[in-house]
Amino acid sequence: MKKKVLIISLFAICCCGISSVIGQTGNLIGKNICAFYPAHYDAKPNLPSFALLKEPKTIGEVPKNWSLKPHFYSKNGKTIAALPIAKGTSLYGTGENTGSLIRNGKTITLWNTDNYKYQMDSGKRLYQSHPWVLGVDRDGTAFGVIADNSWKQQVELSDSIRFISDGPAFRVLVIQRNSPQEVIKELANLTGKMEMPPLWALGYQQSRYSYVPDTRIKEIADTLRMKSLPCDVIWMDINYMERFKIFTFDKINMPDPQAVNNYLHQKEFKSVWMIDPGVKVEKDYFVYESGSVGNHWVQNAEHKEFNGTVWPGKCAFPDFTRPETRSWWSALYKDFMATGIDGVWNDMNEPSVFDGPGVSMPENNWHRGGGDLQADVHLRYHNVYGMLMVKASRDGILKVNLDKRPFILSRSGFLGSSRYAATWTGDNCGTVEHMKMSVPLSLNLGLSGQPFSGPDMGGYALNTTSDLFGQWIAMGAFFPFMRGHAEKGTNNKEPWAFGTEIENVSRTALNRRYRLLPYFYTLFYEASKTGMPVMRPVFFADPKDVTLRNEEQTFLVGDNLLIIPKWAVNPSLPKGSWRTLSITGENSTIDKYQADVKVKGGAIIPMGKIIQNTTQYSLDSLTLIVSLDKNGKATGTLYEDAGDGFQYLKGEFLISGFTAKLGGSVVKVEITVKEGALKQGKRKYKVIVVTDNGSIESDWIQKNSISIKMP
Ligand code: MIG
Repeated sequence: MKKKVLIISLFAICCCGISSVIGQTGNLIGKNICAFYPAHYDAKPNLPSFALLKEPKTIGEVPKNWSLKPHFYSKNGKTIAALPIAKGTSLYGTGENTGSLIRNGKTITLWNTDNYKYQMDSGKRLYQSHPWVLGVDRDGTAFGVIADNSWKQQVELSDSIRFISDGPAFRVLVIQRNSPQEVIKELANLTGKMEMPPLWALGYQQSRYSYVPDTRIKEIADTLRMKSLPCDVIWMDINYMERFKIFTFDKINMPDPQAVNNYLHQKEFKSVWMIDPGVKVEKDYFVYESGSVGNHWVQNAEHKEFNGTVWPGKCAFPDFTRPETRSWWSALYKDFMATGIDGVWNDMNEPSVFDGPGVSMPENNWHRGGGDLQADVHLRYHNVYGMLMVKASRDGILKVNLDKRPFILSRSGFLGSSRYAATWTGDNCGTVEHMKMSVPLSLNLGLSGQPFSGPDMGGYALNTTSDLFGQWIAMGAFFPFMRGHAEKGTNNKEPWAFGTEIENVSRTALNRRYRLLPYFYTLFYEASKTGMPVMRPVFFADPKDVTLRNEEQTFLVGDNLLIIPKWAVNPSLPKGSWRTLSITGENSTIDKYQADVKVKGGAIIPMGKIIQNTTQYSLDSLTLIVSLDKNGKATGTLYEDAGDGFQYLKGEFLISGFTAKLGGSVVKVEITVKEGALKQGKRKYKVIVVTDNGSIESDWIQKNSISIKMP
């Protein structure tokens, strides 16, 4: 039974429009987590929640000293929840949006939008919606707020946090914790975690709109291998389809997809292929025919099939709120994946409709729902259209590739959609401004429950200069998702397309990433377990240090690597000892492009070999980078498993712990197995102790205890 306490209920008329205050009730749903409801809360137009994994259970009353309570009111036809915040509070989250890392002073529209070049509304709305704000108080303690509804809304961040919704009154969840990290973990407990991706998805990925005909794909793959530019994935954009009809292959551009996939596999590449939601209205086209027979289309306000224009011309759109539609959609992947496709790219799923209002569907379009979802207007379901789509895509792929981890990249998303798909930040530009902006974009996605993201590296729209590409790939090597992509009609943007210098810059950047894969993979494991982002804001190093709160040029990978792009000007860096690391022999202190990578004092970073793709990934010779803290100690962790499949869920993984300790002039490093049943093969280690004046290196040693003498 919910125990609700009516706190206030009064009506008021304000000078700028009719404003009525709604009462509020609340209860405790977890340790220092409360749910607040507007009086007369109507669950029907709001639940089930799309963000939350399950309905929260009441475990008690709102604690007496609880300060963060929303005020609910309505004004000018909008329903509003407002939470006053203390002066000096730094605000983050709100998902994917342009502008600074820190969100104070911003108003953000949550209405998933195909926002080419981030131009519409000055980028205040992009492809995804996260009704979520992270607050960090002056003293480093933190809180988080979820506005638990999917309706079109705005988040206004000024002297208070205001969620202003076009839908009916909604509930608000508030988390209070001692640090922003703890808040993020709690967000993940509530909204779910990313599952372990296949290892290959952490490698470099090469894309363009589009690599056609099929001979061009082979050319790209061969060139990458010939030039020893490490890469794992080649991407197939819409031109492989026959007249942009999804689940078809063009006879001229792509006569034999199976052969293309075989070729790529033989060269140790994976392939990812695009599928959009729009289905061409065409007689005898099997997707349109079967979709019509199943009555699967979103309807217009008159409850007739809605049609709008996308790439194929006139299209119908699957109504993913219907369980039958999701099953039908899942099943379409069977024959498609059977051609040897490894991953799926779901684009245009805001959904994008070229001739619709705001490049989407009319708000009064009709979704029929089913199961526990109510029938309702598009205004309610727009923001979760893409999330429901990728959920169905994922189910379909899992059914046909039983022993493989699905990889889906989705352009649109909602709070919690990292449960189903990774994401990229859409159609950015090949400009310095957009390169710089990609840092706070991915950081805030990480602070909004999406650890797996990255931009179109090099920039999608416009021609990219060689200098920009060099800067971007040098930095992009440290993003969770690393893919080069480019728009049709722009210059070639493969790593070799800018001449020898940038090709060499690219090779070094890629080698750096591939050597760091053991560290990255361990961080992805952490993200899958706790929800902690892979790429983290610098203020995570010390949430009490207010000078770090808006540092958005540099970033952390995990807790232990600090990335300082070459273009960064006077960044605010965390205190303590951070020592420059040479990963492949490069000297980033004098290099024009390679980002400075610093290891935290107290950390041990596991590093692998330079490989050309993750099929070659092996931990038989592992380098341990040791950076001692002021007490002469350091620790580190390594997670490993088969890199794909689900055996890791049955214990087939291994977590190793590393410790280092300085005694006299000897650093002793110990390696221990901490968890897991995976059998570890023979393994030799090389220890490199990084100090303030250079580094000291051991030989390759096949022992679990290694001593190294300091000069
Ligand atoms: O209207 O499939 O964001 O990455 O290359 C453009 C073509 C459609 C938009 C995606 C972009 C992709 C492009 N798509």
